[in-house]
Amino acid sequence: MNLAKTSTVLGLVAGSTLALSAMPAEAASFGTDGILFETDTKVDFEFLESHGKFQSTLFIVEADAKDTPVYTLFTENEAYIMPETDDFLGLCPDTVTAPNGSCTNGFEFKAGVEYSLLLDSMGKPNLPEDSDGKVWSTNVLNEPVSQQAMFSFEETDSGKYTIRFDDKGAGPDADFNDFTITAETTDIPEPATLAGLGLVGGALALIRRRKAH
Ligand SMILES: [Ca+2]
Ligand SMILES: [Ca+2]
Ligand SMILES: [Ca+2]
Repeated sequence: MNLAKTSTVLGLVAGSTLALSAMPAEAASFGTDGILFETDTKVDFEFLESHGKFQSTLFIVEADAKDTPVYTLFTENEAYIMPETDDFLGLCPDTVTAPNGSCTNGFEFKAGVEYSLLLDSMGKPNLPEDSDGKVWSTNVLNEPVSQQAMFSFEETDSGKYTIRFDDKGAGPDADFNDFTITAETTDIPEPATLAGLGLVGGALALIRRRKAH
C-alpha cells in the first residue's frame, strides 16, 4: 500500500470539494537528490543540444536498479556533427533524436518510485578504456559520489527545468554542456483521485437526496 496515495485519498474524502480542484502534481524531489513524485506525473522532455565527444544515450532508470533502463529519452545516432568546431556539437534531428525520431519525449513517473536519469556512453565510440561511460543525475548514484547534472528551474509560465550533464569525458571537467535537455511537468489525474472524487460526489448526492425527502 502506498502511503502517499492513502493519505491523499483520506484527505480528499475528509476535505471539502474545493480542495479537489487544486491538486498539483507535487514533486517531492526533482533534482540531484533524486526524482520522486507524490502523484503519478507526466514529464515532457525536449532535447536542446550536446557538446560531448562520446556517442551517448539518455535513459530513465529506477534508483533501485540504476543500470537497468526503464525508458529511452534521447539517443545520439552519431557522436557529434563536427569534431573540431562547436565542442562536438550535437543537434536534433541532425545527430540526436528520441527513438521515434522526435526532438521531444514524455514519460509518466509513478508515484512513490524514485527515479534518476542515466547518461550512458558505454560501448560507444570515443570512450576511454578507464571510463565506464555512465553518469547519473542523482549525485549519490555516481561512483564515487559526484554531481554530474545541473537542474535549473526557470520561473516562466511553463515552469521548465533545464538539465545539463557533465559526462566525465575529459575527466571531471565540470563543463555541464555534454548533454542538455528541458523538462516540464503535466498534471494528470490519478485513478485514486478519481475514485476519491466519485466517493465524495456519491456521498454529497446521498445527503442532498435525504434532505429533499
Ligand atoms: Ca563538453
Ligand atoms: Ca556526443
Ligand atoms: Ca564534460
